Amino acid sequence: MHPLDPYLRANKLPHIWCPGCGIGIFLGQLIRALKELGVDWNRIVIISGIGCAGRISTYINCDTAHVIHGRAVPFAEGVKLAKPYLKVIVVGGDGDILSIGGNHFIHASHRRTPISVIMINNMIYGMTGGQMAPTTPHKALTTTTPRGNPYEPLNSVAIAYAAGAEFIARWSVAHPIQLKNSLKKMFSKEVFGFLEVVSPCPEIFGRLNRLRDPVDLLRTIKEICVIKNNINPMDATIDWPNKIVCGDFKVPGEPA
Ligand SMILES: Cc1ncc(C[n+]2csc(CCOP(=O)(O)OP(=O)(O)O)c2C)c(N)n1
Ligand code: SF4
Repeated sequence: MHPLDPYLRANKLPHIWCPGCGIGIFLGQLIRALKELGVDWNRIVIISGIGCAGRISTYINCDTAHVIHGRAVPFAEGVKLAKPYLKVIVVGGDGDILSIGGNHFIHASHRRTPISVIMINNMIYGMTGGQMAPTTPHKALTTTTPRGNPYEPLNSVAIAYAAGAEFIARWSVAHPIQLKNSLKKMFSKEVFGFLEVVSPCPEIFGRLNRLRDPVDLLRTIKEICVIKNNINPMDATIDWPNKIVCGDFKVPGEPA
């Protein structure tokens, strides 16, 4: 038996994720972070929308809601308003949180509803076969940008900062220890927290962008990540395949 087995819904396995996908690494670190913090498992609610990342609410064995695409954040705000003593966590893909859900993300950051929002950024729409996301890098190939994405990607941590989020971080699944520690830091605060997790999608993003091998894709993510804790999130560049700035960033009211 694996030590994390009690925290997973065995009757929902096998999972849908492709071999080499980063979402499973994230799920392991999410469970470890909650366990290590000692949060009462009966007071955790995990809410997700639709997408590969959104399937986390199917597999984790706590109170969950798998809601419609893009609406996980307002659903979570409702849960938190009704039962403020719960630890309410949203997990979604970059499409779910920043595209169809972008409006909700901005306003929840602005209202500072004390929930934690985690965006798994695989730089593409994975579940639906590889359409361009707002986080898709400039020039990257997707099924809807076969000649390369003409747009620069949105920088989610800069948006969270501009809107008013009170905890802001970016890590990748190639940094599992820092990722777990950042999750613990965010969960220990009763503030609107936002954590972006860069995660490899070898099956869709990698295949379309000549990084089909999961190890090569994960290694590339690790190599281009530069850790800069305590910087202003506005300076946290995300520029695939050159540089991705990771860290627990500085937000107003926090000492450097
Ligand atoms: C209202 C609505 N519009 C569109 C869809 C189709 N759809 C399902 S998942 C998805 C995007 C998935 O991308 P992302 O949120 O980045 O998650 P990933 O699968 O990459 O983890 C879309 C457009 C839907 N299910 N509901
Ligand atoms: S399509 Fe991409 S994000 Fe979705 S499960 Fe497969 S590798 Fe992961």
